[in-house]
Amino acid sequence: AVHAQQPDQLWGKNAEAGKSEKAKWFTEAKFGMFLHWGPYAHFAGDIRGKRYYGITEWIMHRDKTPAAEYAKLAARFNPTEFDAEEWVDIAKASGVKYIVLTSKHHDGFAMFDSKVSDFDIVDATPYKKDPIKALAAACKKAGIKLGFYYSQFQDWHEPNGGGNSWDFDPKTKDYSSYYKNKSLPQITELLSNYGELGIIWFDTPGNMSKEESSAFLEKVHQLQPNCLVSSRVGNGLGDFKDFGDGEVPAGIVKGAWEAIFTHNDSWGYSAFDQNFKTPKEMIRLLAEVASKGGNLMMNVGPMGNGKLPAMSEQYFRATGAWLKRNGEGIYQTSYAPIPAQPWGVMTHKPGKLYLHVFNRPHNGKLLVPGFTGTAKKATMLANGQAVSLQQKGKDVWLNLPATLPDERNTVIAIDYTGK
Ligand code: FHN
Repeated sequence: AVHAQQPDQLWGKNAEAGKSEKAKWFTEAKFGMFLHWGPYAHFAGDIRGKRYYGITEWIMHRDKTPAAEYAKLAARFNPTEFDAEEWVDIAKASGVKYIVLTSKHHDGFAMFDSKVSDFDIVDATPYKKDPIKALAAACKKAGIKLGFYYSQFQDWHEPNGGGNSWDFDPKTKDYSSYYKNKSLPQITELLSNYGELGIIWFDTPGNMSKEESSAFLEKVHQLQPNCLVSSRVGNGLGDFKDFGDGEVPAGIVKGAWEAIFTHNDSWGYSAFDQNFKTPKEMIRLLAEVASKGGNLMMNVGPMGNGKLPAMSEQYFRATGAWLKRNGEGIYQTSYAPIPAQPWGVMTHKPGKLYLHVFNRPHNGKLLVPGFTGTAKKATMLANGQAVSLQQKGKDVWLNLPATLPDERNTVIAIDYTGK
């Protein structure tokens, strides 16, 4: 490393998992697309004549919609415009290396053909098709890893599922019968019917015991040994670490991990939320997360008709266009050995330090401090232009041109020798 900075956080045994062969693709991927899609996309923030802003995938809970009534309303969900290949084309153009789709969120509705429950898109809606099947085929064709989100504890549709306390009394719930009769069998379906999966992304473990979390982890590993499990399986288990929603850790974190953000202020589609992160915000966030050693998984909420919101599509594509020119400084990099500077952040590969310049110093003189190697040359990735540099001990000074090719983030690669 250029500078022996002690990582200020370690992700326990997952630091080891991150080094394992099966997590390699994940630690190199850096950018993923999360998709929250279900009947709540059809409601889009409006149910039973009431409007709810934010977290539209929680609308049933916020409205205390009785499970039977929600099921009736969910039967109107009919995403006739859904085109798996179009989603995957957009994902590819956005530069994401993996997609994680909600196969069942807390509302209990399965977005796939389940034999375990009729509360699924094939049996309960006029759509009658399995969109997950189409997505799995499109991802395979495009070489994009596919993962499924699955809410293993919360299920507001089931009398014994976690979370719903307006229809069903938590005191009389038998969670173990819910795990046995619905969630574990549905996990088996997901891992058996859709080819090779990259991730099962569990969420909100609630009051699950360590044994219960283990049963889910083991089920996944037993059916698909290479499939990774998110840390939200609960009780400190999992193959990689997920931070809190919208959270970036303060410093470097070793091992396999992800920062999870959503594109606006809701995970599910909202007809009222236009607060989309701009390409500049996305590009900088991606660089910041990579500079600490992690992946960014950014969520999109597809609409009830099956299309992605136009602003999400546009801003993701713009991020992808930036990655086309600058991806060398993101993909397969690891955390930067030098902490963030006033001008931006850094990522690292053996023999290469990538400077992500967010703010050009006004005099054009950019300092990389604490550099223990020997800097050889500096080049802007976007246009291949050389940048003059001088090294004085552990200080490397760059002399930037008056204008940089990309004011959102200009990446400059420093080739160096030594440690
Ligand atoms: O309750 C969910 C929420 O709806 C959403 O799915 C997020 C995504 O990380 N996870 C839970 C809250 O952390």
